[in-house]
Amino acid sequence: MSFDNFTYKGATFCVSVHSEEILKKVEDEFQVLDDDIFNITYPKSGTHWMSEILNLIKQNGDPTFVNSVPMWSRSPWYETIAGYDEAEKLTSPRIISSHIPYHIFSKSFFKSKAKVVYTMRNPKDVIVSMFYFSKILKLFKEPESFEAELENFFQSNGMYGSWFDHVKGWMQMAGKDNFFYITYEELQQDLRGSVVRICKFLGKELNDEEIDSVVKYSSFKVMKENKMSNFTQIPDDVLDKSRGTFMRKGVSGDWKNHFTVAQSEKFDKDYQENMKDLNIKFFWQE
Ligand code: PPS
Repeated sequence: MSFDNFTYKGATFCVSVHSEEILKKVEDEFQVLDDDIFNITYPKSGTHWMSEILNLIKQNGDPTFVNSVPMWSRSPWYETIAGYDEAEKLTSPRIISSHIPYHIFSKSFFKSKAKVVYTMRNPKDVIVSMFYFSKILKLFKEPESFEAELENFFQSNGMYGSWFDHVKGWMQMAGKDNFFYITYEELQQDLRGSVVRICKFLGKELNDEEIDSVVKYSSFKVMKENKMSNFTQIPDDVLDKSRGTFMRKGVSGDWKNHFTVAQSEKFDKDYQENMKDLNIKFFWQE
């Protein structure tokens, strides 16, 4: 993926999506409220999925809201030009999406009781998902090859910069009461159990029927059909829908269909090197 970009505090941002002015406002001016819930991810790690889950939990499993309000209006990406004002105006408790790196996060958060849900995904699958997304998002120049996409990842040229820095940055919050982390792979393996854990973290008590409803309406199959969640409402000049869909495969391990053995081995070596100081083992490493 490549795009017209600029650098802000060491991370890469997209000229038509972000601006230095908004990023400064995010950091210094955005007033975080005590009951805010931040849905934070590196791109392609399950942002939309977690947004659906959190909004369904907020609505006690009732799908009316997620079926009638577009994803980007219910939980805007507050670091974007289009999302900042929308996020400020959300009804509390606000569920705010973001790919912002930890070191640029809103300062007022650290004086609040607001909560962060941080979702991660096997970076090999992140790369594959981004590779296909780059083919349909007109903002991005199509990658020449999968090899080029991989190289881009290691050069930290992707939107929001280095995956390693993102994860290591946010994981500094691990162990804090207002921080919850989970992986896309855990959501895949046990969605119901994950929803129960998320509810516990949020202090939200849902009955069995309500939890079942959250699970049902956040499944890949149902979200793929939900026009408010599946990206089909995005105008044709932004997304080339003839070349693929946003709700692509929704599986773990698709990297095995894309990485050569040599690419995978090199990736694993670089991964170990980059992550050696983080003493947390993620689900995809087991
Ligand atoms: S973005 O553009 O960065 O906000 O993308 P993001 O939402 O983080 O990630 C998109 C990938 O998540 C998959 N997805 C899901 N998988 C399983 N279940 C559900 N409900 C779900 N919703 C979205 C989506 O298909 C993208 O993954 P790939 O591998 O490309 O299919």
